[in-house]
Amino acid sequence: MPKNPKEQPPEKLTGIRLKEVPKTSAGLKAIASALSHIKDEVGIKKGVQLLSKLNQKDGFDCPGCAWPDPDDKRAFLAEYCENGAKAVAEEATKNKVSPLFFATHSVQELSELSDYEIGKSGRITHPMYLPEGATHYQEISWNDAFTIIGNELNRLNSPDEAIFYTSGRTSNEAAFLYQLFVRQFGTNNLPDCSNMCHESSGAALSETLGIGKGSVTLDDFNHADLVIVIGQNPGTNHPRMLSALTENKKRGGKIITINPLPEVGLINFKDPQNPLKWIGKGQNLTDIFLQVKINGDVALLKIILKLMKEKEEAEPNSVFNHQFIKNKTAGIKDLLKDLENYSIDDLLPQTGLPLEKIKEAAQLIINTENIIFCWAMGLTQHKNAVDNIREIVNILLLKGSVGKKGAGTCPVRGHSNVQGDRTMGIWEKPKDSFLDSLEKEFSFKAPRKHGLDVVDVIKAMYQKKAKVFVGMGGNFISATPDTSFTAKALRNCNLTVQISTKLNRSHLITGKKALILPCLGRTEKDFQSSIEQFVSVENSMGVVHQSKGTLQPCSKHLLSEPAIVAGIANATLKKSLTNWTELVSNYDLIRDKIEATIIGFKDYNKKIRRKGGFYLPNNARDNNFTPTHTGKANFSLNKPSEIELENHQFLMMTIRTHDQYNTTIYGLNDRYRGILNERRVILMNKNDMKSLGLKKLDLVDLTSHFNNEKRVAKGFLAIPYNIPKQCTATYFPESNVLVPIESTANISNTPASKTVIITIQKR
Ligand SMILES: Nc1nc2c(c(=O)[nH]1)N[C@H]1C(S)=C(S)[C@@H](COP(=O)(O)OP(=O)(O)OC[C@H]3O[C@@H](n4cnc5c(=O)[nH]c(N)nc54)[C@H](O)[C@@H]3O)O[C@H]1N2
Ligand SMILES: Nc1nc2c(c(=O)[nH]1)N[C@H]1C(S)=C(S)[C@@H](COP(=O)(O)OP(=O)(O)OC[C@H]3O[C@@H](n4cnc5c(=O)[nH]c(N)nc54)[C@H](O)[C@@H]3O)O[C@H]1N2
Ligand SMILES: [Mo]
Repeated sequence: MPKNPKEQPPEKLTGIRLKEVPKTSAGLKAIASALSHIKDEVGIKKGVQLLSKLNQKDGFDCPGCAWPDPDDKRAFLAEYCENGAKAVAEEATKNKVSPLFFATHSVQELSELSDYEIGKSGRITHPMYLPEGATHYQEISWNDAFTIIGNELNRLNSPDEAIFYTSGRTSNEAAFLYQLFVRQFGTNNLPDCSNMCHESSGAALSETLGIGKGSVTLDDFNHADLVIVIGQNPGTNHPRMLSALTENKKRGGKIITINPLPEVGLINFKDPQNPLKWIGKGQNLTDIFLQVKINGDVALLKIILKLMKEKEEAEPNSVFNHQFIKNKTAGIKDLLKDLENYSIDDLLPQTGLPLEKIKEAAQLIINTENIIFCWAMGLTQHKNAVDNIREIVNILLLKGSVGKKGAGTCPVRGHSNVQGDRTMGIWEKPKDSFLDSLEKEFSFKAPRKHGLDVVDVIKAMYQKKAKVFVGMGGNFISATPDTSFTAKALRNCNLTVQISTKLNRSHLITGKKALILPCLGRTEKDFQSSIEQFVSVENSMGVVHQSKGTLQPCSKHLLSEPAIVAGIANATLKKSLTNWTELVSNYDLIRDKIEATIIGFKDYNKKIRRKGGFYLPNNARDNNFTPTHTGKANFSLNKPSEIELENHQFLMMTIRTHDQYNTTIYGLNDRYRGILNERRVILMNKNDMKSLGLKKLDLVDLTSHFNNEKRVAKGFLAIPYNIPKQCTATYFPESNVLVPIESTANISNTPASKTVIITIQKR
């Protein structure tokens, strides 16, 4: 292995420009930005052809977010958004990373580049191997690559010494085969990006409503009277959601936004799909904006619960849905008693809000029957993240606002098939019933011991208890917390394998030996045995549908993800009774196996050929909560944040810019926040800056504090921003060095990457 590849690029500032925060999102600027990325990466002609197939019923699923497509009509121009266009441009790029590229650049040299520069190198064209002690990757045949993996896996003392990570772009077909291979090999070590993402939502919703997924459909937005968007920035991360919110508003629906930042898209939005609206003022979406402090959400929701309770006691039957509570729920008495333990005066400082403002929001909730709560990482990445989400459920249950039209839970998923991967069994804690049906269908003994999640696999590699790492997509080193710790962990491995489309830092921070296996992307045609295949994915609302690429693959040496899994399985499993080669010769055969083992997939091959796909069963949507441990929807008792900042300390949230897809950096601009050409910035309250003696664009170093441990990230520019006192924001992944590996959410073990305690030192 090369001596000391950098886990972080050297601090290199790129020449920042600050602008006014724009008053509206999307509109003509979004179209211009989308087209400019398409032009630079793909070329205009091919690019426009591509966009015309994006999210159409006969096209491919957008590799961007998991927001659903309309069941009936799809937009005239195409069902895409600026950031969807960027995601497509990034995958369909003209730039190639060939064996010559690797011969001329050492791993050491590449690791000096920023994530942005690494990503822009392009698509990987050949399988590549980094032998022990080598400085450069070398071309390798697929067969030899599979043999190396098989040999290393079979050399382990136990299958539990191997780790099989999945990012959320992998199709249902590939994910199903992958988990089947891993379980036949003998382990449940199947961590995935969900562990860092919506794991807290899954944990909270399973316990309270009996299903780890959200309950609403896209059509529910046409019937909701109130949508509450909390801890989410849809203008950047789920832009098509704003169209649903716009429709809702047109019908007279109201919107409450709860966020430490006044995120532009939620405040004012011009629908880029509607040319008549490109010019003009745009739609003001938010009715009530609660600029909560970071991690002040439980305190805020508890105040709302207390106000609801007060009103109900003063005027019985004016707030609660008693019939729903009596028939469908358990635990109301305990909840109402527990609320007595908190006083509004004590809770208020955590929210940073005036009580009047909270009362206004509570009144709207009290007066409304059909409520949808939408949320994302602003709620899931805290120590008390599961409490955040259970507290939301408490409000919905008191109102009887789940399991009926226009109401319910909407955890807005990230990766475009992260939900489908879970449905296919990518989970370190599989249910016995799932393993039972796998065993029956495939005649093998599945491991029953639960496997390790993302944080625990990092610790296992660090302690040399795990020795082979395989990544099905994703960028493990950059996405995970505590970058230096995780780098050491990965370097301890005998072998690291990355199945990837594009070059990323995880190809450069490796085990003693490393392999890069390049695969087809969503946008590309997939032929097996001379027949064109399609795959399927599940969106954020449980709709399973087809995705079929339209481009020629960027290199003829690529394999599909299912074919790569079959290659690894054939090279590893000596006694498997599964015919892996046959299964990947026709993906219908994989879908038959999915139908035979997973509930909800009856007539899979038939239904997946219906335009628009089909809905999976969802008990909460059907007003049925029997799968919970009480057989009813459960109220829960939740705790506000226990973080107490010292005077000079700040809370830091690590967030996405408008110009990135997780660790893939499209560009250096955060247009919606008015910050251009620089990512090493920290957004601060202007009074906090004053008290630290900081001026705009002063250079600072950041130190995080956890259990007497310190972690340092150097060279950030301070920017005065509209953010509550003692709250700050930096961009992920640059600040992941500061997120302690031990700082995770209770129950879900999700890294608390939105509540990092820091101090700020002026240079
Ligand atoms: N273009 C683009 N699209 C994406 C992605 C991308 O990187 N780029 N990533 C995809 C993925 S995997 C995911 S999971 C989603 C992520 O989607 P988001 O969750 O919207 O992404 P983040 O940037 O992490 O934003 C978190 C939001 O929560 C707010 N927030 C932070 N802390 C708190 C808090 O304590 N309380 C409250 N109320 N709010 C808080 C922040 O101000 C910010 O607005 O997007 C998906 N879609
Ligand atoms: N500090 C901090 N850390 C975070 C977060 C945060 O908000 N703050 N967010 C967390 C969240 S929500 C998530 S989901 C994770 C994301 O973690 P990951 O999913 O691991 O990271 P990505 O950046 O989405 O992965 C990008 C890489 O995937 C590969 N890729 C792209 N498309 C395909 C494909 O079709 N097939 C295959 N095989 N590979 C493909 C490319 O090589 C690309 O470089 O990060 C988490 N980390
Ligand atoms: Mo995510």
